[in-house]
Amino acid sequence: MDRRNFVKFGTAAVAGLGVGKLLPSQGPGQGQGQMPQMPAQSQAQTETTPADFTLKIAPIVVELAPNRSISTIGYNGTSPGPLLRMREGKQVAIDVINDTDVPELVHWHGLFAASEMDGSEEEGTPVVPPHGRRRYQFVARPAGMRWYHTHTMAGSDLHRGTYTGQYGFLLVESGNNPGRYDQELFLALRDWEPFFATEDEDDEDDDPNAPQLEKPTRMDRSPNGHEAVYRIVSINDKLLGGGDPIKVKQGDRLLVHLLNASATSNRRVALTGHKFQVVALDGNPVPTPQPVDVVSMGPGERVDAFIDMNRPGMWILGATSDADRNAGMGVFVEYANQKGEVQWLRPPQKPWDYTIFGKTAVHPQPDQMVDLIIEKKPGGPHDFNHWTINGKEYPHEGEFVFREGARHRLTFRNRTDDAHPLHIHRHLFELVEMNGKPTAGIMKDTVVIPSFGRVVVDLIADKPGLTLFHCHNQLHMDFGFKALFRYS
Ligand SMILES: [Cu+2]
Repeated sequence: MDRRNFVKFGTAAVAGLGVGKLLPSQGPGQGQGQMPQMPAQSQAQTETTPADFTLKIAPIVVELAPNRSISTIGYNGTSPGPLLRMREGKQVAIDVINDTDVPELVHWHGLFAASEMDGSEEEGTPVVPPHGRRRYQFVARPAGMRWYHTHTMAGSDLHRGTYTGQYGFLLVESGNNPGRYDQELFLALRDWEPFFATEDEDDEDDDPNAPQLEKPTRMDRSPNGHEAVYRIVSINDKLLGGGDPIKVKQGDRLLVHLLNASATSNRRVALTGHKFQVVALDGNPVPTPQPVDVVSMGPGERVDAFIDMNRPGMWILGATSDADRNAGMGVFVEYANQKGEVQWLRPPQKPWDYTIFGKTAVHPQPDQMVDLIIEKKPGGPHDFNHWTINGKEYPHEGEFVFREGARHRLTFRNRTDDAHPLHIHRHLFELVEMNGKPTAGIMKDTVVIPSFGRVVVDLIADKPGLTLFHCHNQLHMDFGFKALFRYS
């Protein structure tokens, strides 16, 4: 791996990271461009020692295409920020410098950080003050594709929180060989130029044949409130055709790390004419890797997949929705020595089903059952929707309690017509049931609950400390859809 390639990362249309064979076995700090290249120490570092990484939060301009730039907030001058690669089990120190006028937080999504380092104000993490700095420290685990992003509230301010460009990829390396590949690509789905609209989002990810186990017999039919929608959407920092294509040769195998870094939108992508061989969900290897035509992700989710390049031509890797692709979500994929028209073939429309990547197994009996009923209070044409868990918006009064060491079976009951990406901090959970369909072995930190759907997960509470649970749709989280789990 050439370190210089990583420096380019934030500004390249896609991160064509050269010819990789294995996940590199370098120590933390490698591949960090301008970052200090210090080996991580085995114990907590003091502020007098150099950090392994430095992130500077500051206003940036992102050139999405020639003559198409936007102003936002980013890390180290780019969005996505630098790819942070770290070795599993190592203590890592990250200095965050806040060069803006508002307090900020950085959340390490999918990592097992302590509550005061996790980047959630609700859990007690101190903010990085305006024009101040703060050191985050944690042990890099678990291995796999993680990411980092701001965790501030935005409310009705579309220039704060995850509506900005404050996010980046974070890879925790175990040294395990994921298999041979020729190119490793980090591709984040992003929306820009948000505004509020009251029409429902076009949820193409809704399965018309879903059983809708949680559909109430009587529903509040009041008109829906504001939702965030976007003028333009990109992959990393480029619109379709706005940057360099992904260049491949026949017979190449790509390893793609897909991330939905949208503040609020569920998305589906395809590489027309090719299949994604999905090997990991949210960075965690799945029991049964499977080829799929389309990958579906809610905000916060990741999918790792191999793609075998065996259909020469000029193609698009992009949103399956024509509207999203026309708004920029895509990148050209160009085989060597091919000329001609870029092709988009409509992929087969099949509902996304996590359980095809699972296995059959009997789950141990849970020690505790926790029901979470999700409901919407429609905002009407001039206001925001509000969201409740078990009848209450955040904060709750200590009703969500983990017992240390116990297996908790969480049942998410979505009594709304939206598909919500539910995220739990500092822990992983195992999928047990998706809309009544049993599965096992799929470990995740974020799961999309289909509209009127029911999802059951098991969580072993072995990471004491306050733990935030929320919808990863920024607008939903900010308007009530979050809860704090405490350890008894
Ligand atoms: Cu939501």
